Amino acid sequence: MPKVSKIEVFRVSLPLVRVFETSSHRKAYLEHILVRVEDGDGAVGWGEIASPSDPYYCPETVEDCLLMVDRYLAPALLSADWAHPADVGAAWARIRGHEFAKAGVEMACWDLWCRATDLPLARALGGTRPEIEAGVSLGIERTVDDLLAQVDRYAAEGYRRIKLKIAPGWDVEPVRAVRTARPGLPLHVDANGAYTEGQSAVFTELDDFGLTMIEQPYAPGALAAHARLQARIATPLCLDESVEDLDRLDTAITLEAGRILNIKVSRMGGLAPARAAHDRAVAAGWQVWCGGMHEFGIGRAANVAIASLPGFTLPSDVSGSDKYYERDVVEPPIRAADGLVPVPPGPGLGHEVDEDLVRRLASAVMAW
Ligand code: OSB
Ligand code: MG
Repeated sequence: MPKVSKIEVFRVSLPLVRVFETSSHRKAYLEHILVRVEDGDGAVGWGEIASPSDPYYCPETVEDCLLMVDRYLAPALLSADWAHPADVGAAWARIRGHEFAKAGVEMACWDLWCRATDLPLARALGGTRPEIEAGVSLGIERTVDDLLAQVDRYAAEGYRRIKLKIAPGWDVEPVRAVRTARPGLPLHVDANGAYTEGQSAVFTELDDFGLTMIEQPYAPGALAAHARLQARIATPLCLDESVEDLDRLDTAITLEAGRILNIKVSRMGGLAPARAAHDRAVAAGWQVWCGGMHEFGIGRAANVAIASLPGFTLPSDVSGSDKYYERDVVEPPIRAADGLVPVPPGPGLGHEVDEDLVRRLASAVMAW
């Protein structure tokens, strides 16, 4: 008997409380796809496809994700037999890529199974932490003073580390200003692949600022260039965009293309592959932490759950949802207090989805 008997997706936009700019994009609102699955007994689970909307972070757009669900993932899930959500991914093992779409559908199955089993998602995944350490990711600002004001604000809220987006023309100067203002602050930078190896002198300069890591300096496929850079600077490199599956992680480990992995449930194609990446990276002696895609409450709750696994030893990008959204789609909203986000004790994602709000906000609904 197939486990899931009904699937609905909702295309939902939420305005950001502040424009977010990186080396690759500038956003005033975000559009994600919320996934609702139901089994024959009427149990419900929710997932989130945190599509980056445009093909600048990864190739998937919102439209690609909707097409994938419609043509491939929904039909595969509706005919799949599975006893445990770790096995759901087998239903689309032959489909290459499209990790974001797969992740949102897989997440809904974890939530469904956990609620039916009365188990918190964190526990089902093997999480051990009662709370997770949270950091924030700060976008590119118009001026260094604007950036310093953002740093002050989030440091005062108690966040455990601050990550600064950098891009050519916005790197050494803002980092020096933040470092000078806050000598002891745990700080790292994220280039989202904006540099070429010919620009590597920037990283020699950044190597002197005591950064915890430099995240994704080069393009996703440039693993050899990352390895050459790692061999000549002391600051650990962290990979994000480069690692979309375990094979690429294996290559990165073998090449010593970094020492730290940013694990995103979306980028890895689901909670089960994210957990597998955690296991493999930790076994290789890499440190890992949980990244984000500005998730709404559903995806954010899943991030909290995976970040409770023992190998997530560095603060996450999983800040309170109030950093991005005035009104989120779950109750209670996800909040950090003194830089800690509690792992909820309730079943599944541990937060209730405001289904009326989701239906009201949806610009498109599809059902299978
Ligand atoms: O590279 O980690 C990234 C947001 C969108 C796309 C890529 C990235 C990010 C972030 C923000 O850094 C993470 C978050 O706060 O959710
Ligand atoms: Mg990143």
